[in-house]
Amino acid sequence: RSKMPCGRGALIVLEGVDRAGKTTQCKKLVQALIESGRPAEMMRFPDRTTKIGQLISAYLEKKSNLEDHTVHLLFSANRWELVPLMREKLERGISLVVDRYAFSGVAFTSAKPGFSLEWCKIPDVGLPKPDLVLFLQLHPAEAAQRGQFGSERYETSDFQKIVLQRFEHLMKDPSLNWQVIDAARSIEDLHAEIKTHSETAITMAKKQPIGELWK
Ligand code: ADP
Ligand code: FDM
Repeated sequence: RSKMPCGRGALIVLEGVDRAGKTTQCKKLVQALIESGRPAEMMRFPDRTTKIGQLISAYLEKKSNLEDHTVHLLFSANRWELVPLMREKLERGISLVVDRYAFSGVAFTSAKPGFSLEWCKIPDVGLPKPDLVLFLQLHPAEAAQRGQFGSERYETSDFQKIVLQRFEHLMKDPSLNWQVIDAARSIEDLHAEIKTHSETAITMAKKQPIGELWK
C-alpha cells in the first residue's frame, strides 16, 4: 500500500482509574481534533459490541463467571480482533482516540493474586503501539467525590488501589510516550493540556511507521 501524502493518523490512548474522566476527555478530544481539521475517531476497550466483547460484558456485569486467565485472554483477543480496522483507519490518516487499551488489561489482571506483570503483558505484545498514552492521575479520595462505584466487577476501592500501583509500574517504561495528567482540575483545563499533547503526537506520527507494543 502506498503511503498517504499527509501521513498516518496517531494512536492516542487514555488510561486512568475509574471516574478519572477518560470518557469525557476522549469525546472532547475527538470533537476538537475534527474541528481543527484533523480526522479522528473514538474507540474504547473492551469493545462490548463484538462476540468476544459480549462475553466480557457479561463477565463485568457479573452475569457470568470466567476463569481469570481466560478472561485476560478474551480482553486481549478483543483488542486483536480490532487491529485490522485500527490499522486501516490509521493508514487512511485518521487518528484514533482510545478509551483504555492493553495497559488496563495488564493493570487489572495483575492486580489479581498470582498474576505477574510479565505474564499479563505477553498476549498484547505486538499490538499497534500508541504514539501517546495519557494517564489521568486522580487520587482515590477525589474519584470518590465524583460519585459512588457502580456494581460491575472490579468496582471496589481496595481493588482499584492495587490497579493504580500496577499502572504506576507500567508508566516507568521509557519506550512509551507516557504523559501524566493531573485529573483533579476542571474538564476544560484537562482538555487543553490533552489537546496540546495530542497535536504534537499527531505531527510526529506522520513521519513514523506504526510501532509494535512491548516488542
Ligand atoms: P471515566 O471514563 O474515567 O470513568 P468519566 O469521563 O465517565 O470517567 O467521568 C466520571 C464522572 O466524573 C462523570 O460524572 C463526569 O461528569 C465527572 N467528571 C469528569 N471529568 C471531571 C472533572 N475534570 N472534574 C469533575 N468531574 C468530572
Ligand atoms: N478492563 C478493561 C480489564 O480488566 N482488562 C482490559 O483489558 C480492559 C480494556 O474492564 F474495570 C476492565 C477495566 C474496567 C472494565 O470498564 C471496563 P469500562 O467502564 O467499560 O471502562
